[in-house]
Amino acid sequence: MALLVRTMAVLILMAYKLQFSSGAVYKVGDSAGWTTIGNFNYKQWAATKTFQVGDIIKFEYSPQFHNVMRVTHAMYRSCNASAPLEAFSSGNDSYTVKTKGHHFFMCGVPGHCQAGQRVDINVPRNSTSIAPTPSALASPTVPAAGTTPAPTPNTAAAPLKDFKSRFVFVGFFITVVVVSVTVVGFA
Ligand SMILES: *[C@@H]1O[C@H](CO)[C@@H](O)[C@H](O)[C@H]1NC(C)=O
Ligand SMILES: *[C@@H]1O[C@H](CO)[C@@H](O)[C@H](O)[C@H]1NC(C)=O
Ligand SMILES: *[C@@H]1O[C@H](CO)[C@@H](O)[C@H](O)[C@H]1NC(C)=O
Ligand SMILES: [Cu+2]
Repeated sequence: MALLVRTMAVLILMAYKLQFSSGAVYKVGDSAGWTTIGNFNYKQWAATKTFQVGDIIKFEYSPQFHNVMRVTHAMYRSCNASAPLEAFSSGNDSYTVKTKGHHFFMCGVPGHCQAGQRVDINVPRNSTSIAPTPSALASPTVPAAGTTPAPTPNTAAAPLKDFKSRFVFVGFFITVVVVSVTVVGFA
């Protein structure tokens, strides 16, 4: 009986780990980070990524020199920082992508956006992401924007992004539920 309970606890822990690593973590600018130095091409950086709902976008920078503002398309185009939708300034900011479509970010320090410090995180509306399904199944609590994710290496999260592994995860979760119900039945 005790062994069963322990096995169950381990399985549930594993399910949680899988759930929280289901979104990929992208550090904007990779090793360059969020900066005006070196004319980093954030447009090109974003173009090489396939963003999905559930992904975490990290901005790392010195808060003395930069910030992060989520803005509308019009504000992004004109580098207008007067009325951001959201503002971040810790220097170590995480934004969880919760919807499909464009997510526009710029640095609000005068001149920086014009110098190229802006990025468009786009999840195509026709993308076939089933990202929210396993999370919704596993737990009603989805990580909120601003919460710090578990320190998961980028590479570890990536393989889970494909449809097949998510399917395996759902199957695994159902197994956990069945085992739990069985244990409760014995108790
Ligand atoms: C910036 O955006 C604000 C709010 O939308 C607007 O009132 C203002 O006129 C804009 N400034 C410029 C320079 O476009
Ligand atoms: C940013 O925050 C994460 C999570 O709290 C932490 O693991 C990481 O070391 C921080 N990075 C920097 C550059 O402070
Ligand atoms: C989404 O639409 C774009 C342009 O309409 C197309 O190039 C792309 O292949 C489509 N992607 C998917 C996954 O259907
Ligand atoms: Cu800046």
